[in-house]
Amino acid sequence: MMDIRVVGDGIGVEVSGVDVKTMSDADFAKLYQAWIDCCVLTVTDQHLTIPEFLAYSRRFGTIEPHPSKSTRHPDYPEITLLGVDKFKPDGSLNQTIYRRGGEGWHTDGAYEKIPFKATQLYALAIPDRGGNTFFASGYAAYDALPQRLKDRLDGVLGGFVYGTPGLLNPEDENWKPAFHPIVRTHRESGRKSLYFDELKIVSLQGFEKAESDDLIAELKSRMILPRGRYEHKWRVGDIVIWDNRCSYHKAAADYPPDQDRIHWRVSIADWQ
Ligand SMILES: O=C(O)CCC(=O)C(=O)O
Ligand SMILES: [Fe+2]
Repeated sequence: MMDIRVVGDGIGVEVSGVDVKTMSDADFAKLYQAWIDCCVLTVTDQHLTIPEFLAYSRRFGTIEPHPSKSTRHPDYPEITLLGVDKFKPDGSLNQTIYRRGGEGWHTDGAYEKIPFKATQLYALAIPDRGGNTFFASGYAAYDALPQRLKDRLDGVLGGFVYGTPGLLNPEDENWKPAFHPIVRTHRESGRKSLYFDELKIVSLQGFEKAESDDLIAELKSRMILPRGRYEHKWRVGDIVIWDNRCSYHKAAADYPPDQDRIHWRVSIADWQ
């Protein structure tokens, strides 16, 4: 029997007792709604091949290959491999792979014209300590903004660029900023969130540079609150999907480097 349990504080829900390979449309509809309500959804204890993971992921939307070509699965470009090839040929730790997603609070694909709707990870190998993923709610961040900021940001577009040096092939590195509303109304929940990314934001349109920089600094200090948080401790077989339209996340990047932490990852497009 499918069990749906809220695990975080205004963000985070866990589903157990299902096999995503054979899940009925009725159960999927319940799971999808729980995800929309809670932004981050874990399904525990799954046993999947790559085609099975892709088939389940497609129930959330079209899969978009990630722009980091060097970390795509060689046979399945829709799959990004996390934690694979962590050591360089000289034996030193490749920090770009090890720390991926750990440099700051972000939302995936803000540099795209249409940012990813969701990111989904399936855990294949998990270290015996560390390696958690932190999540925070963009709804909570928006709700807590002072009214003067809500008024100032209403209708303002932010410019976002690709944030992680070293993951793109050199020929793919010239990203022009993509512009998105900072106050974002979620198409499915109807709720407003603060759409923000401390790594990728470069400007706020319609302000002088100094004012834009000040506002960005203020938003950085306001995006993460003590509440509206969830910390995921991974188990092998977990599938976690997060909604990039209303949440931020960050990898802890603190596990023993000699242990494996490996995930398959997909990005779900927001084309309708
Ligand atoms: O590995 C993690 O915990 C999250 C990495 C991340 O930020 C991502 O896959 O988008
Ligand atoms: Fe990320």
